[in-house]
Amino acid sequence: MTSRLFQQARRYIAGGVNSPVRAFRAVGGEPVFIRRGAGSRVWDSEGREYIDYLGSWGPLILGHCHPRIIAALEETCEAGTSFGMPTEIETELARRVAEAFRAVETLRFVNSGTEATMSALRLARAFTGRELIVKMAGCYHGHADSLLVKAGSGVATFGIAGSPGVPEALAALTLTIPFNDAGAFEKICENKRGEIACVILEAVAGNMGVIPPARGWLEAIRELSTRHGILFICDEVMTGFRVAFGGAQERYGFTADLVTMGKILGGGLPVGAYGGRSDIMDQLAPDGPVYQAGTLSGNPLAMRAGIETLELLCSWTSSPTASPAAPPCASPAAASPARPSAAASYDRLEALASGLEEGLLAAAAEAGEPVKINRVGSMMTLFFTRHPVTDYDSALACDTDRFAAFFRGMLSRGVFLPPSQFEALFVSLAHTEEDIDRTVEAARAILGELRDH
Ligand code: KE4
Repeated sequence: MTSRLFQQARRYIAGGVNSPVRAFRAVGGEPVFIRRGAGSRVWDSEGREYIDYLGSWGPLILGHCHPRIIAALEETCEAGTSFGMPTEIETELARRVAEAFRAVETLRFVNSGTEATMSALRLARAFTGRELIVKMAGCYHGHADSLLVKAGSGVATFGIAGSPGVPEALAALTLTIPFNDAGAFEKICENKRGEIACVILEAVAGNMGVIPPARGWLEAIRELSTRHGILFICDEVMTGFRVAFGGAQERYGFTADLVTMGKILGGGLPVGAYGGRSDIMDQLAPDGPVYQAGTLSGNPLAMRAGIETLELLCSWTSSPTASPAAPPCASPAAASPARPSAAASYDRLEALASGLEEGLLAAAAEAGEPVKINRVGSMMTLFFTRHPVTDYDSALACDTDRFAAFFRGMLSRGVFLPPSQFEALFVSLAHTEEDIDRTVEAARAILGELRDH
């Protein structure tokens, strides 16, 4: 029976949702309508409470409604919500991003991760004068036409449209190779010498479930890109400020040519950004010929929520309101008493997330349920499979029906996981040891029920 809320939603909104994955198609049933959140919890329209590991698909690393962020938004609103002209706080957030990401000399704010990657592709094609782009099978970079492609057949792995409406002629300019396969990239660099504008990847995949980079893979992509004059675009929309304050580039020690960001950067408000070497970014209008624009780009509310979020990540303490206003974060290496690092935040996230990983693995072992967990910092995925998950093919081999049953069981016990085997769950600084214990307890019960049925 379709609930009244979903029926009403479907009357006015295509599919009843404003983003497909929210429709619960991968897990069955109807989407839960959320009415409010606070800290690590959300409540649905029936008043049911859940421990939230969706975190709005990644942005809410501080949990819902952090008092400092709410206060900052209230204060910003009183001065106005949007002016369509430069404001000082845009510069302030840009400065903090450039401090956190060595690759970013200058950047441009946009309103979503899709806008960020779409714009970065255009810029890379303009800067290199080349048309081909390379992406990894299973990586998702938003819904721009050139990135909605799937691996075609044959060695060249020419893209074929991944969605109706994407012109085949455009899809053919996107080459798709396996994630974690440096040899495939080396081969395509040779076969398409001088034709590839950029390679774009998630250094830690989060959109086929979480898959960490294989040892040496990122270094090989970096070296081959440099050798062949290909721009290396690291899509840090999900990993930025998630797997380290300086994202995957800090965690794995490499520097991309362009970086795309979103999610945490906006503290829960719509934001995206793309940035990199100034000689590349200077090609953007109005200084250069490459056009990109946006009515609400850099809007004060998202900028202020972003500044507060980054500041709180640099000054996290166990009592949320106690964090004093802190100067911008330094990287752990450059930290000093005057320039706090975000180390305490990421140590806390690591402690909570590793506890969750260990608990879930123990619960699965007790139930005799073969699972694998891939985790990088506070993002992880529980895969229903006996085999390691290292690329798209091994992710697709997982038992999605088993995941769906687990998801529904956990939901019934007040634990909100992402509604797809191919997504990441996120631990926030608002989660507690008690949340983790309750989650593991629920998993133990559900996995036991799955075993007995
Ligand atoms: P948005 O356009 O959704 O802000 O960002 C697109 C994007 C780009 N790059 C990466 C690595 C991303 O993970 C995303 C968006 N992530 C999905 C969750 N897997 C957003 C959730 C949704 O589509 O509703």
